[in-house]
Parts: sequence; C-alpha cells; structure tokens
Amino acid sequence: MRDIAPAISPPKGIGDKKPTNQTVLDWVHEVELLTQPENIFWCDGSDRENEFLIEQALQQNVLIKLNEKKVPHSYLHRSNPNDVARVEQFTFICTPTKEEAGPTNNWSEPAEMYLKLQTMLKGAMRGRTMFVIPYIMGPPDSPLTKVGFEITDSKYVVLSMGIMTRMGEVAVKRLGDDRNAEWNRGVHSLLDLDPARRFICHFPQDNAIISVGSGYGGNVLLSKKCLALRIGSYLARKQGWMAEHMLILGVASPEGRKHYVAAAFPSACGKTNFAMLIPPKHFAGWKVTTVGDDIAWMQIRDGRLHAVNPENGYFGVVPGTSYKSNPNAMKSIEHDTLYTNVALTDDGDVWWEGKDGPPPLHAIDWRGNDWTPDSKEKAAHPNSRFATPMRNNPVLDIDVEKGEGVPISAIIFGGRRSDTMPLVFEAFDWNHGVYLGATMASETTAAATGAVGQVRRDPMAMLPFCGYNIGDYFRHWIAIGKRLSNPPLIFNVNWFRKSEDGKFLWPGFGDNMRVLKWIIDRCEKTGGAAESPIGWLPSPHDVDLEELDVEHKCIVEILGVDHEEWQKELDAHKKFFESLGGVVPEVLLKQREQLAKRFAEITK
Ligand code: GTP
Ligand code: SPV
Ligand code: MN
Repeated sequence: MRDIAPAISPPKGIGDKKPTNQTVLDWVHEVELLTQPENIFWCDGSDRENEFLIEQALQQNVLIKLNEKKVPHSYLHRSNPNDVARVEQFTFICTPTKEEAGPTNNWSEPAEMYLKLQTMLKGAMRGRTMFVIPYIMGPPDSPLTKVGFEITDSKYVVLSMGIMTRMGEVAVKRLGDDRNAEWNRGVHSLLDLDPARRFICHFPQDNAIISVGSGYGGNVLLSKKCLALRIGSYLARKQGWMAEHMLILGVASPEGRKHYVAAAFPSACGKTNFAMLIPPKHFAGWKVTTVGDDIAWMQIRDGRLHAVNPENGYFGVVPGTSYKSNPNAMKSIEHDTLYTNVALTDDGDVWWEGKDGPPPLHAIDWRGNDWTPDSKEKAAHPNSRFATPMRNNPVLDIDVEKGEGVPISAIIFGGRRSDTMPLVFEAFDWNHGVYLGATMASETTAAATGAVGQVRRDPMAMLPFCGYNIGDYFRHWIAIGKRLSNPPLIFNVNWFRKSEDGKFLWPGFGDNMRVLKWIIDRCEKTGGAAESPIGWLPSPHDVDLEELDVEHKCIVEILGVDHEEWQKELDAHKKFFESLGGVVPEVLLKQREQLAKRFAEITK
C-alpha cells in the first residue's frame, strides 16, 4: 500500500489557500523548481480538506477504511515492509562543524549534504502532488510555540500531521507576514522508498529539515522527532529553555492536591502507558491526567520548570495495548484513528498481539498476507502504531492548552533494564539527577531499526534526538538547574527488572501508581527513604503495597541494590563517558567519582 501515487486534482476551494508570508512562498517556489510536482496543494486543516484527502487516499489504496460500526472514522495504512521504524544510522545533524553535532550524532558538512539531497530531489515529485502543510507545535497562545511548514508528496503524512499537530490556518496566522519571523522549513519526499536513498537530515543553523526515502513515523512526521526534539533541543539551548523526550502527567490526590511530573523513558519504554495510568482500586480518589505522552517543552517561570506538550495527538505503540494494560489508550483509539501496520480482520476490524480476547481465526497481517494463529509471523508489526487526536483521551488534563505550561514537581528518568536498576530511587540533588539522566541505559526496542534487546546508554532518552553536542546538552541541563530556585526533584525508575527465570518482577502499568505515589510523597516531604550509595531508596514499608499480589521477596529484590551489578554499572558509566571523547562536563565526572566513593565506603 505504497503512497507513491499520481497527482490528485482537488475541486475549487480545496487546496488553494496560499499562505501570505513571502519567505514561505519563496521557499515553496524553490522546492517546486527542484522537485517539479504536477501541482501544489496548500493545506488549510479544514474538515472539508480532510474528507477530500481521505477519499483520495482510499481511491489510491493508501488507506483502507475500517468497519464503521467497530472503529468509526478510522483507517489502516501499511508502510513498505522495508520501512517500519526510525533509521538512526541514516539520521544526520549537519552543523557547520563536526564538534557542534558532537560524538553521538552522525554528521555531514551542510553544503555537501544539501547537494546530495538536492540531487536526489531533482524531479522527484514529477507527476505527483506536492502538499504544503502549515502547523504549529505548542498551544496557540504559548510563548514556547513554534511554526513549521512541511512540504511532502505523501497523503499519509498530510493526514497524520492533521492528527499530530495543530495544522492549517492557525499556523499561517501565528507566523504573520514578518519576513524575519522564525519558522521551520521541512521538506519530505518518498522518492522510491529505497532504503539506500533514505536520509533524515537536520540543518539546525538554518532551522531546516530534509527527509527522503521513507514514509514512516518519526522519519517523516517532521514536527515530531525532527522539529520538536532535534531542532527543538538546538533552539532550546540557544534560547534558554528545554526540549525533552518526556511525557507530562498530572496526579491529583483525593484531597485535590495536584502535582505535575515529567518522565523521560526511551522509545517504546512506557511513556504513553504511564501518561494514561489508571490507579489500582486501592488508590480510590487518586486521578492521573495526561498533558503529553512523548515530548515536553519546558521553560523557567517564577523559578520553576513549566512544561507544555507541543503535540496535538499521540503516535503510540499498538502491540500490548489492551483494556487490561491501558484502558484509556484503548478508548482513545476506538474512533478517529489512523492505524499503521496492524492486522486487518475479516470483518474490517484491527487486531494486534496483546489485544484483549482470543486472536481472530483469520486476518490479513501487516504485510498484507493471510494470517492465522498458526502463522509463525506476527500479525501486527512490533512497531505498529496508532495516530489519534489527544482530544480522544478520556483523561486529558484540563490545562493541556495552557500557554504558560504546567509546573513540574518531579522529573523521572527510566529505562528498560532486566537487572541492576531498582524500581525507584531519588537523586540527592539536581546535579546528581543530571548524572542519573546522563548515564541512563536501556535495552533497544523495535522503535528504531537494528538489534532489539541490547543495553545501550541513552542519556535522558535523547541519544537519537539531541540535535547538538551531547556534552553541551549536559552543560545546558546543569545551567538550567542553577537558574531554578524551586527545582523539581529527580528520580529514576525501572518497570522492567526481571527475576532469574526471566519474568518481570513488577506488574507495571496501573501499579506504577504505587511508585508515583512515593514520588509525590517525597515532593511533599512526607515519604520515607534511606540513604544509599546511589541515592534515596524506599524500603518496602515506604511504598504503598496494599492489595498488591507480589511476593515479599520479589519486592525486596526490585527495591534493592546489588553491589556486584553496580560495580559493573560504574565501569559502564566510565566507559560511556570515555567514549564521548572529553566532552563530558567536570561536574558529571565528579559525580561518578563520588558515586564510586560511596560504594567503596560501604564495602570497607
Ligand atoms: P514511544 O512512543 O516509542 O516513545 O514509546 P513509549 O515510551 O510511549 O512506550 P509505550 O507506553 O507505548 O510502551 C511500549 C511498550 O512497553 C508497550 O508494549 C507496553 O505494553 C510496554 N509497557 C509499558 N509500560 C509497561 C510497564 O509498566 N511494564 C511492562 N512490563 N511493560 C510496559
Ligand atoms: C519514538 O521512537 O520515540 C517514537 C516513535 O515516539 S517515532 O515517532 O517513530 O519516532
Ligand atoms: Mn517517543
């Protein structure tokens, strides 16, 4: 179901509302001359436009309509089987010097990369329609909000951007006619979906992105990882704010006291699930609400970090989503949802591994082949996704549109670690917290192409998303801390620790409320903890474990620190810092020494 389809010709009144800013028009003209499309479609984000594009996408087999009774207004898209996840090895930060991109990014000299991409884009849209998508990232009245334009030759991208961003007129208005206004230039073309010609390139100094050869997710929805994180982090450092790979949630106690928490977990490590958590029965009266599930833009106000979610929808992992694990996500994707790479049942419904109930006796798998429960292949791709508007979320936070953002009481780092990392602990202070973020590691997942399950260091869950030198990024975190008179407390969590027989020790999902409650208790200075070499650790009696069906010895194991494992961890931190080739700030090198010293003192 490739999206490489011939041009479409819209009726009058659709696709013809040009923006007025001359710099935008000049840029579009330049891209038109290069790519030579049959025609240009100017998106305005209206319902009429959306309906027209869906109709065209159905006719051109870019989308399949799902059963209107089972999943109203919802569609399935299948991407090219060679194109199912982010491609980190082909993602580039093209700053004038290699130093600016730093040791964790692929780098190319900008002029060289522009030339290479322009050669590939020459005539690439011949016979096709070029769409121009205006969008904003952030609530319409926020000072943090950014304007972007994405040019694409994919209808799937246009329809997805309509869900994931505030798209159309709102952006044209926000930009206005000022020729010097800041806005992001994004160019995307499917080319021929040849993996050998797939590149996701960022030019931070030009506020520009060019993506070619892919039609999938974070590679092509340029608002998301490309603008909101890679270019975003670059601008944030220059402008004194933060762009982070974090969910934002609100948590209200039965007495009505409310805190907001931001959490950085790597891709496919539980952000969406945590952001929509439903507390277990024992926590009657507690309520968790979602501000964002993937990205947080944060600024300092009155000495505190305040966060907005720049997005307008969720691009979430489908497999494993069920009424048992995440009822709020299930309710969010019951209608008005664009599915990618899930299975299609014979009655026009969608299915995936981990959905409630028995598997269908027959389905069409994500590749478009017949599938039965006996098939060896998975019915849905492990990185199959839903795109759904955030207004579908039954627990959407009341302040999600608040321009100044919500005040953050705690920041949580967490990865997918089978061993070593306890369920939860608290940093001694901001800089120690920055160290926890800088050294965090996680087992790789299907969200990016490549091996799955390998532990790799992923600082602040930003390894694939930091748009500049990681050493400067660490320095930026430290500098922000100095400007905060009321900094959030910083924690580390791990829902994924396993017992020796390979089973998760912790039930996770709704029960993560127990950990969240301890975090809130610490913010309110009522929670108990013991000092340990790695930070403040709760004992079993500090965490509310009422009505939890987990053996006490497992609880002791997940909350505990294994000194042998931590010696290996300390070595891994050292190796990681060394691998960065001298860019790590002194403050963090000292943090490591102090951590090693605290362990040495205990074993003395
Ligand atoms: P991205 O959208 O890639 O950034 O992912 P994410 O961080 O939002 O992860 P998500 O919440 O979609 O979860 C990814 C996978 O982890 C899913 O298969 C979930 O079912 C699983 N998962 C989430 N939370 C938990 C948990 O607490 N315990 C366990 N065992 N699995 C979890
Ligand atoms: C991630 O990989 O962190 C995602 C999915 O959120 S994608 O938008 O494809 O990057
Ligand atoms: Mn993500």
